[in-house]
Amino acid sequence: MKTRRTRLLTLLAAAAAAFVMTPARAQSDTVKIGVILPMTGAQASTGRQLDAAVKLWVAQHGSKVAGKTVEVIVKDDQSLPDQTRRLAQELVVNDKVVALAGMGITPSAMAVAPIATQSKTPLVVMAAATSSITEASPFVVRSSFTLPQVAVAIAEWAHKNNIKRTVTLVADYGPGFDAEKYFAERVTLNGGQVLEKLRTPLRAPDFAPVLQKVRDAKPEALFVFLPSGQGAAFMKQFGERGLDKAGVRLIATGDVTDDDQLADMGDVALGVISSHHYSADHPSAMNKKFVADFMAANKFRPNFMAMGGYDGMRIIYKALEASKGAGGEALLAGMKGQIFESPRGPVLIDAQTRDIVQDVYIRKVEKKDGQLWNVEFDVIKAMKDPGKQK
Ligand code: VNL
Repeated sequence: MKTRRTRLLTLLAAAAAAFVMTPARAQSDTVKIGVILPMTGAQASTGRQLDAAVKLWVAQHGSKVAGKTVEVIVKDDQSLPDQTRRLAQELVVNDKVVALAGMGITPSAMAVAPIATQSKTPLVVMAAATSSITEASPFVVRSSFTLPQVAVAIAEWAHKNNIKRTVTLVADYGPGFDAEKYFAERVTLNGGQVLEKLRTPLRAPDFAPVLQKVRDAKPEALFVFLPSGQGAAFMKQFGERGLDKAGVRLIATGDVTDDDQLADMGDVALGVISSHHYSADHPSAMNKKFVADFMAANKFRPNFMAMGGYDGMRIIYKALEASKGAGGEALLAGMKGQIFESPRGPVLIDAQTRDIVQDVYIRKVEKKDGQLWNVEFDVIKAMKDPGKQK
């Protein structure tokens, strides 16, 4: 009798333990990553690239990290910063994500930075590229690039190629201000001139009036930064208004000769020199495999946004291994100082600045097998963000 009772009690206790344990264990066995992207709206091409890259990473590396199941939650903010903020809040409070990621444009990253700080949630910025974003929160880590990195690189190229008289044209917000400032500073330092500084709005830009001003100023070169997605429309106008034939050389950040749109640009893009951290044409074995896998899954070419998304996932996965699935400070610590070979080339997450140190390439648009590519021909190795060196 007693034995039966004991046995029954033991069973009940076990059942009770199971009842209590199940939800708790289910929770700690899953780690969630909240990725906020502009899947619709003005920056939808950026969202599409990033989403495809995040999915490719998971398809290649699986959903198990440090014995836990990774669940990636993708949310569409339409590149509206108020939406980004609201979605980040929900992901932290309701879904209890261990990391936030994505951030298609600078205003989105800036809107989420305070939430990262308050909740101690690492925020992996995969796209936005204004230098100061990493200073907006000690929990920001960047897998994309910075505009000062690429603007200084192309200004150096212009100097080496004896281009003295320039005009700048940038999108009228954070990354554009960085591009304009760091390009002009380096040009001036090297004894060149910026004759005019032109800007176009982030939303629905009209390039006709600014291109007329460029024509009137008659520079040797026009330097352009526009966010991903605007390059094809700009190139069309540049060609239609005959600026190439008027002898104005176009130089740009790689956002303009974007791999996502390069095929639609036509021959006006041929010969354009740009600086960037990633070209789908980067000739490493690792990149060839990345591009082949990406194209097999998506039927479109990966651009630099995809690269930021893919490496951002790498940074999160490796940090989760180091923290054994824990979030907060432990996860952040696992992100700082990562050094790895990426399809773009060697990269380092600077432990002090949490920004990315990487090779910046000078490329020329060339036709190979009937298709346009950004062909790398020069490099500045291991470039830190010049925006942090003041
Ligand atoms: C930003 C920078 C966005 C570079 C971009 O494309 C870009 C940004 C949407 O920081 O907002 O190519």
